[in-house]
Amino acid sequence: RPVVTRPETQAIDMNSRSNTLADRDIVPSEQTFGFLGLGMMGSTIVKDLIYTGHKVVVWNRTIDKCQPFVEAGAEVKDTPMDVVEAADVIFCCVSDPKGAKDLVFGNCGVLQLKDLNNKAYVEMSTIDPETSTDIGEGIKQCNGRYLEAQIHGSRQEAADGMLIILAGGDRSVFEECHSCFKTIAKNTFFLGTDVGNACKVNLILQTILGVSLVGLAEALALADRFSISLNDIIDIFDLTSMKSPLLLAKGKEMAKGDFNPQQPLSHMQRDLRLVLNMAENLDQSMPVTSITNEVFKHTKRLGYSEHDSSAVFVRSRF
Ligand code: NA7
Repeated sequence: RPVVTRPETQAIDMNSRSNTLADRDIVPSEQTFGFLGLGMMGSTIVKDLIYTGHKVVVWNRTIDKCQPFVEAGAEVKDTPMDVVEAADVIFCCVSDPKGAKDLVFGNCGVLQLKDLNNKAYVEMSTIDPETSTDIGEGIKQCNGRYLEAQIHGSRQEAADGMLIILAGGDRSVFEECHSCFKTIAKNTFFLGTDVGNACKVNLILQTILGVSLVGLAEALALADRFSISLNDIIDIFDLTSMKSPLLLAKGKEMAKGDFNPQQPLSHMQRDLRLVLNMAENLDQSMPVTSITNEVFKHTKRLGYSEHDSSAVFVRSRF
């Protein structure tokens, strides 16, 4: 069993800029945007929103992470409820469905305000359709408007403003977020007013990703057993019609053993778990996804939760 060290947490660099932002001709909305959750994704997004001139109010459970944003001009609040009071549109971007629900229904959460006065709540955390429906209903019952805006892409794609946004719910909120979405995404889709659809599409895309990564890891591990150079395999793969930018990048990471988290392995496994729960409710058989989930779960147990999903290669080599 290899000695596992935690990947280094990279401090947010407030001075680095996405090359694409200057070309996008972004006219910032005059509304005030609240942001709950300054993890790797959240902080990257907020940095770009501030850079493109948006007025931002932030909160994070670990308060220290707010400091660089204060210096960059954002206002910090003590609770999610305080952010909602101060903002017109509130984004949430936390780890999982439980965290997303806590911020809405929990102590000092969004709904403690009782009357949201037509404010908009935008859920960016990766969640399942049921959680999104519950959050949406809670927000609407308190006179708020709800949009699920699932973000598809890696941390680097977030930093480059190259995410894909899959949105569903209140169309007016979608339009009010236009300048924010234009800042962080290369494409934005409105998938209809039915809450839950965008979550389903996001999780379906994650299924393709998870299964592909395990296939890639197993194939490269077999090459390694034959002492065939992984770089040679990747070079040849690059010439085939199977190549994809993502699989090439992940293959190179596997060959180098560089698992700096672009999409943490724990997030990949969380997504597969959500997919399998969805499938369970429909009696939909997903044997390959089930095994893929087991492979990621085992890799987590080996200590690779916080590494990139490509660390699944380590398990395949045993
Ligand atoms: P990170 O970097 O792991 O950050 C997770 C964030 O979620 C971070 O701000 C956490 O606060 C916050 N968090 C987690 N659980 C909770 C609860 N229960 N209450 C409040 N805040 C919480 O993830 P990413 O930024 O890469 O990804 C975020 C989402 O975007 C995720 O759903 C992706 O799929 C898409 P902390 O700093 O630990 O106090």
